[in-house]
Amino acid sequence: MKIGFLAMSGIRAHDPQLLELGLTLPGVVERSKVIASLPSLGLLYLAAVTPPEHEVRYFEAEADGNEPPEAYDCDLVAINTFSAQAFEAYAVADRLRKKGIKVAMGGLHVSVRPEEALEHVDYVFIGEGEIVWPLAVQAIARGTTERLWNAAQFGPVDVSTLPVPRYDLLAGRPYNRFTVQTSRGCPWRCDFCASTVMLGQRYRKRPVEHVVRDIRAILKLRKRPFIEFADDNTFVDKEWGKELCRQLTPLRVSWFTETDVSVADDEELLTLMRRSGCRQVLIGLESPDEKPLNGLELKANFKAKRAKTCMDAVRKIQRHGITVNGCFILGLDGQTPDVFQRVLDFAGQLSLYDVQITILTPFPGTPLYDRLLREGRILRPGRWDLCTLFDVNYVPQGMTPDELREGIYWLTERLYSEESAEQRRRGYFEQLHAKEDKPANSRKPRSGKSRVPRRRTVPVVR
Ligand code: B12
Repeated sequence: MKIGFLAMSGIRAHDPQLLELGLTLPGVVERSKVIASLPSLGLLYLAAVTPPEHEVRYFEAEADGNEPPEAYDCDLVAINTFSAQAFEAYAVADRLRKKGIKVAMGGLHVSVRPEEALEHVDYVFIGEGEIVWPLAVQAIARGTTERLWNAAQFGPVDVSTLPVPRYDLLAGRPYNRFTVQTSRGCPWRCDFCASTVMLGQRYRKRPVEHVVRDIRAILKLRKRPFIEFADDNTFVDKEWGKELCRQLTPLRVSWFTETDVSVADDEELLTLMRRSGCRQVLIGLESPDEKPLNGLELKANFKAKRAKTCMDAVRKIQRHGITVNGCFILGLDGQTPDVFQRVLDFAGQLSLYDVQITILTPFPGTPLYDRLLREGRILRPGRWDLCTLFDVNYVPQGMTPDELREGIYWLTERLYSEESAEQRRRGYFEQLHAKEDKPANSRKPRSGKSRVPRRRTVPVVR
């Protein structure tokens, strides 16, 4: 069979005012282009485990969700789904099937709403694909009538057996950023988190040598690639993390990852991270005040427990020359309309190099979604296209939906203004040069000249 792997690319948001305000700012558009062109790691893994007798191709849907003509040249097209583009993916599937092409669909969204996807596609996959996909491909080639494939029935994916994703299929495309996974899952269970729902609550680390092997494969395509680790929480195991950094260092790549504030507990780790090319860590700080954090992480109340020390943690990380992209969720239970000013002040106090603000989003399959549905607080149930992190689709506890919307417009304008961004970045450079025993803001930058890049900061949508 000719098998096409179709990734839905681009970022999504609907609120016209926010689009106008935030997402069209010059810096934002620039960053959007960068991340929107990230390839789909999940599909590259599936291509790698596809039995070799089948021909495989990788392509991407346009930003408007339309499939490229090459898709019509395949016998079977595999599509991955996020909730925000589920309807677009179904529309693509409907068009392909009208032309007699078989369609398989998997990924985060259909894993939690398989019955919905069965209306549009031939084969639906629940869960991680690496074990189930090659078996299904053989069955499909033999004309199976089985339409629903649940990965759980075939055992968990042992991440130490993962092959090199088929990065080679990207050759000739203009990617400069590549995703690599070092681990899957997260030991924490935040009630809003949509990714751990599927990749499993068990935290699994890959052998460091395999991560290096994958990056070497990327280095064959690009001399100086930027690596985005597509992890949920990279440095849970500090000793393993140090070994990862040691082995990354000779590769001389720049990298970015998502982690939690506990990286700041280990100075040696931070030193090794910086030395190995870490440019930025994205950390979910979620709220400037402790009350809304209470109960947010369901296993150990991790976020609330760490609230008091998070300011020190961010400063410690940034002093190592690793920028922090601090993420805040707006509209959490316990937040009132003063949260917008609080986030603005807090981001300034922390001198966060980058800040991401998103709206609390009830993704299907999350404890948050089930709770809000039970409480009658979802405004438009089933409107998955609103699962963008920028659109309000629920009734917040401490404000009205309009106050939340207005608040995010207000905050976007201020947080991403050139002045505010410059101030934060100047603070970052001050921290970088500050001595450990002095508070960061008590020192002047080393040179009179500002080394702050003159561009707006960018809200990263991940
Ligand atoms: C990299 C990334 C992106 C890249 C995606 C590149 C791409 N083309 O895929 C970019 C930057 C473009 C992006 C954009 C968005 N993202 Co994003 N992103 C991620 C991130 C950080 C990693 C995803 C990843 O690579 N995972 C690793 C791979 C191996 O896993 P996987 O893709 O799930 O694939 C496995 C299985 O799902 C399954 N599978 C997947 N597809 C298929 C298909 C078949 C046929 C089969 C058999 C199996 C199968 O098998 C794979 C291997 O095991 C996650 C967070 C996270 N840590 O997961 C958020 C995440 C996926 N993003 C999210 C969101 C909300 C978005 C946006 C809507 C943001 C926005 N406003 O625009 C957009 C949507 C883009 C779109 N076009 O739909 C949410 C999605 C939640 C949800 N339920 O939908 C996540 C979970 C983050 C979060 N905040 O919660 N994102």
